[in-house]
Amino acid sequence: MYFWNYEAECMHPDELRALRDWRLVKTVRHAYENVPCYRRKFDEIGLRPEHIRGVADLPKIPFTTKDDFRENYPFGMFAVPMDQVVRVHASSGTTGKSTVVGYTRNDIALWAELMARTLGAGGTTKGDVVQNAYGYGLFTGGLGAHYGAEKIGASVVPISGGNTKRQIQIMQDFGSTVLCCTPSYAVLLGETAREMGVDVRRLPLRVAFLGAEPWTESMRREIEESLGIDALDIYGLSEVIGPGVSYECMEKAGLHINEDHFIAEIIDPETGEVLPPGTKGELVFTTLTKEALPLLRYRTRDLTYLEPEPCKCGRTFVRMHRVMGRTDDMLIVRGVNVFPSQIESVLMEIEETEPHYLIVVDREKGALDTLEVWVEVSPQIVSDEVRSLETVEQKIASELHSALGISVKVKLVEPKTIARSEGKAKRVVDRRDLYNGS
Ligand code: DLL
Repeated sequence: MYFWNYEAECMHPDELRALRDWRLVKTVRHAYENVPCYRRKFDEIGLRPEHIRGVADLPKIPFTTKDDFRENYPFGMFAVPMDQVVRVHASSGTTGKSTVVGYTRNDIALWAELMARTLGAGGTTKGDVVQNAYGYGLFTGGLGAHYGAEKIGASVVPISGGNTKRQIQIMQDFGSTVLCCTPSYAVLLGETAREMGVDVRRLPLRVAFLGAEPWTESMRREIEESLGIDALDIYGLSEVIGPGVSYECMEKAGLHINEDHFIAEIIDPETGEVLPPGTKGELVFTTLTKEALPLLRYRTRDLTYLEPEPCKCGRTFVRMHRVMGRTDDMLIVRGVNVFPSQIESVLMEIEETEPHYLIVVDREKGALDTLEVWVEVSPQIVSDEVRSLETVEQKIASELHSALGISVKVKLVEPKTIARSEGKAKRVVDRRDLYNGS
């Protein structure tokens, strides 16, 4: 039998409502009493925790953003002392400081449960061999999927990302039945297998749980066809818990949100006003049970809409449409979140360059994303024979690599060659077109 928590995932809407009301009251009290940032936000507008009596009162609460994490770096958003924190992960911040998240032992158990639901919705059982090619480390993908698969009792192969030919070899030798990775990596695995003369469609692989970056229905078709599997979309973000926030079932008709642990709202990104179901806007999350890092109305910057109609699968949790865009300029390159402002702050520290740059992101068919940064060099450098351009290029590439965690190709260009703009500078050219066709 595959993992399916009927009691939770198919809970009657009335029961769910009552549970969420009660859990929200508790979370608000916990956040207010233990996180100075929340207390300050409440106090500033004269809001008291006791004014929040249930989900209907949610719009009274101020939003939380990535800036709050930056201002309280590294552990200031935590609501428990560090001796109760058993794990820390991190994701990109908009500039030098990353967004740091923490988990208590109960939070880790919850995360495993939510990832077990996610993998269970695609039919994962303890008989499966799960090839987990999400990166292990500060990124939440690797350990998140790992704990979920272990909770189910499947055999986990913690291969992490990269080493693509070896992935294919292991897939053959170990008879992997479940794959966890980013959708672009699934495409690359398919291409590489073909180059190696391996027909994955003849292997036992059955289903893949793909997320951490935007993808399209046409990518789904391509992956399903080339690997001979079902490809399911899974969504999450570190601040909320990591992967396990929402997940597709075999209906492939939107992602069920784990509503017994998270409240999702859709807001107008300009006005902050809550929008009715079915209207596209920015997704906002409130956590209901997290201990180390309770989140109140966290703005994800992801654009989507909610689909309240019941799903054919029987789960009562509301579904979100696949992510349709971002309200900010965050890029996801090879599964890694990159803010142009991170690149800019690295370039500003380098004396040989001018403050004019262009970020070019591309994806060749069946290959990983490329991130290229074009930078204008200062006029002195062009005439300076001592410092070779190549050395400067290498220096910038290595600084960017250490700031972003992924390799970057740097191309130095002559002064005044990057187009100047009269309004908002266009700093990014993304040729991948990832939110199209969604
Ligand atoms: O990407 C967590 C995750 C790991 C999700 C593995 C799924 C699988 P962060 O690194 O904090 O967390 O990045 C969160 O990634 O706000 C979205 O913009 C984007 N994202 C995550 N999943 C999807 C998806 C992980 N299925 C940010 N579709 C989010 C589109 C996604 N975008």
